[in-house]
Amino acid sequence: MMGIDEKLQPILAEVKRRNAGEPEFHQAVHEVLESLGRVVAKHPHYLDLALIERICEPERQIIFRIPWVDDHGKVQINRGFRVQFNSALGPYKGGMRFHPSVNVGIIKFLGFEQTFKNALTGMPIGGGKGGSDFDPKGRSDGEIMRFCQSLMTELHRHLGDQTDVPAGDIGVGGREIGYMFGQYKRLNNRFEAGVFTGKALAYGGSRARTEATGYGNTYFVQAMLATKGTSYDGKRVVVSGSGNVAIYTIEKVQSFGGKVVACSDSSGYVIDESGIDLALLKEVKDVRRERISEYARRRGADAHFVPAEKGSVWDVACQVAMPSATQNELSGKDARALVKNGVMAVGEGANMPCTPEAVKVFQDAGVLFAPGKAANAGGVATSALEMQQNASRDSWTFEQTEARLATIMRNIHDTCHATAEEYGAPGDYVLGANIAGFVRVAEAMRMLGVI
Ligand code: NDP
Ligand code: 2IT
Repeated sequence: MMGIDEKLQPILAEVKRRNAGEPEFHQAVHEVLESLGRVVAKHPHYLDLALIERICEPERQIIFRIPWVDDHGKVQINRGFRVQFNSALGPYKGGMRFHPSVNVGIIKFLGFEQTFKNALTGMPIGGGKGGSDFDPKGRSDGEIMRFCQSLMTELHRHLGDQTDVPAGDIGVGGREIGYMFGQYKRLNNRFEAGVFTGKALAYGGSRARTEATGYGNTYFVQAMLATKGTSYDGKRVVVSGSGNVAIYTIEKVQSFGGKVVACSDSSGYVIDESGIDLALLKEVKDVRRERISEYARRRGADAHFVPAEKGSVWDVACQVAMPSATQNELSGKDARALVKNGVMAVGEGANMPCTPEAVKVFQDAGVLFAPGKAANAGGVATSALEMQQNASRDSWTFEQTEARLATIMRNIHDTCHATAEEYGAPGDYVLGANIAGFVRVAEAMRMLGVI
């Protein structure tokens, strides 16, 4: 990698000192600062007003206790988080993650990435992220509801449709959003539709929001492939994960003629040479909430399951890889295996799924590489479209909403591409995304004064 400009090194050192023991946050800041050397060389005024230091420091961090009663009458305690990272461009906006690995450093890295991602969409949204170390696996509907209600009993006072607007992420889908929004509505005695996105259509959701992140990543990679005069048609594709982002990535890639031959969850992966059966995958993962091995069992001879201890989904040969599970799921070793097997494009559906070493392997090998803050921005962009519909008490068709999403993804692609060229690194979408996102936030912050 390029390394960090010496003028910016003290900033990273201070971030590490102030946020000790938060490796994911350090990693995310490191990657952005690596790109900013070229910005301050061209525009030294960005070093003034402590703009970069301020962008690395969250505006507000809320940490709270979440007590709830399980189905056996036992009191359980979890920890809740909301990091309100940056509101220069609009109300804080970003998802809630429920996963046992959640801690303040992970939420901070996600909020930091979200700030630049949201800027890249061109929509009026700031950056934030939240969640809990609650593990939803194996919990009943009643337990999920009581947990969501307890979480919102604290969080509601920090939210608002002009203040902070959460949505889903890992472990948080339509069911959880319904319970959180319901409790918010009760506590505030206000039907404030625009305070949450990812809502069901029945109470103010947007068409195409469920599909938006996976579809958006597919559009972004399509635009990258087009710069090389090629498309998905006939290509082998591997998608990791089997949750919201993975499922709708698979759906859209298949509609463009790509053949998705593998997907995964934390227990392992399935390989299906005749192409993933999307209806069966949705039934197993979305409806029944079962493990991915169940897909292979029900699919029969066509598919087989490989447990996580026996190998990685990235061992499966493909031309396009779309990591859509979680951070640091694709290592340098995985990247070398993919390059050896002929991968030509990688689109990050998840946030920071590729380790820094993996990104370097791809870029050195000339693989088209789309960083998550650009490639997976379709989800939050469509959340902003949901906010627009809520504000105007309107509801758009699927076609209209998807057309807006497609245009936004095309614009993000073209902005990243053009910015990389402008800063002397043609084809480097990481640099393009970091610089374009940073400049939008920094310009607004400069105009707003030292606040
Ligand atoms: P879901 O909860 O719907 O699905 C997550 C998937 O990733 C599951 O298959 C899960 O497997 C797998 N996974 C999670 N943690 C791990 C882990 N530690 N190791 C291996 N596999 C894991 O979440 P989403 O699809 O919504 O989110 C996936 C990624 O996309 C996340 O990085 C999220 O931040 C990002 N993202 C999501 C957006 C959205 O709109 N939902 C928008 C932009 C980015 P298992 O069931 O076994 O845990
Ligand atoms: O990481 C993300 O962009 C999301 N989880 C979606 C955020 C949102 O507010 O829709």
